[in-house]
Amino acid sequence: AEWKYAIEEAIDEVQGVYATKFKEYVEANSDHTVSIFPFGTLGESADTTELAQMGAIQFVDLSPGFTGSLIPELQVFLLPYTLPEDPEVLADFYKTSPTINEDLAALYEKQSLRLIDMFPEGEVVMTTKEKVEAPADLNGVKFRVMTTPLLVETYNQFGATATPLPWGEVFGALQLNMIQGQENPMFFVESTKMYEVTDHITFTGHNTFTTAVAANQSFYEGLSEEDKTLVQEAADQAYDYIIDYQKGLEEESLDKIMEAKPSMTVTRLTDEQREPFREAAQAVRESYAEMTGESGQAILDGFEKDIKASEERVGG
Ligand code: 6CS
Repeated sequence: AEWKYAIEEAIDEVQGVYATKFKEYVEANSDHTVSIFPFGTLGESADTTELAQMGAIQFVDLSPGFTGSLIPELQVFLLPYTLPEDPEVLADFYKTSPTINEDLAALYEKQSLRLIDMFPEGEVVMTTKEKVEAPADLNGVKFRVMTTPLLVETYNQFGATATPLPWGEVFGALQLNMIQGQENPMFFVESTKMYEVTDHITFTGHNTFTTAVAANQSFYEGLSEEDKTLVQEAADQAYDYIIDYQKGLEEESLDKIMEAKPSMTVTRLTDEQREPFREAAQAVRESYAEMTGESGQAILDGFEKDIKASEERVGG
């Protein structure tokens, strides 16, 4: 059969590289074909998510920064200063966490989605029109965030005026000065030319971009055991590949940005400079608790327990 798979990025960006590996494995090991629909071909993330829920497409890449509006507990990934920074710990965490692969998977199922994989896409950096070293520098800055409520709360607590927008509107809004900042991993800042419409990069260390791959639930349930195994193996291969692919990608992307625009400034906040952002993060945790109640607390507790387990596994 032909399996349709929509992603939120271009084919040569991280989600596209993962999807391409998945496709190659499926096609080499079965009679199925996988058609990848890059960003822009089937609408924004909210649209492709709906298409996957309805079964009009079989696979979708959907990031918690958007899906948190549908499944509030997913916003745990957006809590500032909560995910580990070490890429090796992250790689182990997404793969092994029972909170992700069982508890959050069950919440996706309620939305007719079968969680296949979650994976990191790199540390998120701010790119802005004015230099940012402290929350005060964000005052009066309309800062674009993905459309989930916790991100709005985060940037409001950071001192900015959070402006939720779907991805397709971001470049134009920066160009027209309707917004003055946005956050994304470095590879994406480079590939989407965010540096052409902003002048400063700030590493705040507050988060890693998380994405998820899911299948339509009844499509997945209707697969033969053999095909379920095929999907799992294809995902496992793609996961290992995408973790490896991202080694050095941030540095390479930053080099390309500096080559294209030598006047771009890069600020790496010191521990001391991070402190006020960490304090703001406390208030964001309170909002998360209000938005998600007991169920969200259980997810957060499990999340932190699984992170510790990964830290011990990788460190020891
Ligand atoms: O900021 C966004 O909306 C986009 N960022 C990434 C890294 N991937 C897709 C998403 O739409």
